[in-house]
Amino acid sequence: MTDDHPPAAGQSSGADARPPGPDAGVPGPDAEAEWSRAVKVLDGATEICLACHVRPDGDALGSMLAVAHALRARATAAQGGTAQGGRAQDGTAQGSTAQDGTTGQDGTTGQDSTTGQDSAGERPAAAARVVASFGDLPFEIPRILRFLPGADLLSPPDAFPERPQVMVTFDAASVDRLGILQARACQADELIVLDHHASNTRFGTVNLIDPTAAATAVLAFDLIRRMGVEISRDIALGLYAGLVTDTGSFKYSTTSPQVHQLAARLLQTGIEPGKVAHELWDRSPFGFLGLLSTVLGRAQLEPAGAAGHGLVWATVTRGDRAAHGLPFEVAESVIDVVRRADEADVAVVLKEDDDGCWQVSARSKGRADVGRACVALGGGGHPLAAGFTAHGTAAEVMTALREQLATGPGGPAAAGRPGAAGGPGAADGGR
Ligand SMILES: [Mn+2]
Repeated sequence: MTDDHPPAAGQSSGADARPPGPDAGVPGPDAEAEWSRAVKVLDGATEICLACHVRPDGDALGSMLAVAHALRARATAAQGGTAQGGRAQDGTAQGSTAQDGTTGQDGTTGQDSTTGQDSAGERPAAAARVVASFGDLPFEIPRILRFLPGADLLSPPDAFPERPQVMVTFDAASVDRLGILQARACQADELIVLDHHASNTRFGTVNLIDPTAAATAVLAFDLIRRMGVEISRDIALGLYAGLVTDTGSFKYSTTSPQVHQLAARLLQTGIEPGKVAHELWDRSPFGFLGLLSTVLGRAQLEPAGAAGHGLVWATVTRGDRAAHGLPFEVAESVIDVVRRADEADVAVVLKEDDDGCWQVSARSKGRADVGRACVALGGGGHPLAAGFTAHGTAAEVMTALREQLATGPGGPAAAGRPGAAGGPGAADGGR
């Protein structure tokens, strides 16, 4: 799926050490205060604008749609419609825990959320108007995400007010990741940033950032619970899509007991995991087979690359796609094949987009820190999964990347790391 920098994707946890600093995100003494502020801001809003990062992946779009469904359910309830949170189909009155199968202590674990959601009933739910979008033009929902319910909740980015009263961003590590909605974010009176990228620049007025979260969907779940909205099937589907996307179907090292507990909680709503997996991972146009053949046939192995840990890389050009009539997004899954090469710790795929820019995906099996290298090149991500955008020839891009990968921590890339205060990060929206 889309842009790879699924920060979390594949990343580990252990070695890549979360920056424990003061701006390390939600966990910490200020976390509760930030969550409370977020809920308060949402409660008081009459219009709430949601935006996820450009070329959304399952986590970005799934998390946003889940929150959009939740806000709509809450608005319906506020207008005297069905029970809050329910939204007709899953009906029930909300606020009181138990009803969503899991009886309160639903798995989601230690990350707070769980408990407090009962206060919701007494809170005056706002009947806020909701606008949800992402900053791509043309505005197109990625094909593999069209199975997610809620297309009717989405609008093209120009439907966004120039100056949103309240705006919430999903899975965007820096404001430029919002594409043409970046200016709106800068104008917003309140900007709630929901994200799990370690490289997040904390560009909101309320920053709900937890680099230890496996997906933004984990944080979206928390937010929805805190709003007191019951987890409906539609909400669960969006969150589940985010969870499986960013954990690589529960393969990556971010797959914690909490992740499985949340998955269990979501499955209790009746969503079908097999169907989700099929939509996300198991289908392509026939032409994809031909594309793979061409692209993999050109893959290069550099055993001495990445400081001796081995580098394998491939390119997917516009021409390759055109030859098989394929859109850009089909190139996203190529990295998952290229990374299989045992001889290389680092796998890289350069994907040429329709504008002729290279969207570069990088993965590490644990020895190299591709996040550091990609941040140095203007992108972002995590130690084991990252990306950046580049111009020039593929050879030039690889030369720059090789240089970053050739050294360990403290090498040239270190100079480009974002500072604690939220440095430059993804200058050109790469990751
Ligand atoms: Mn994510």
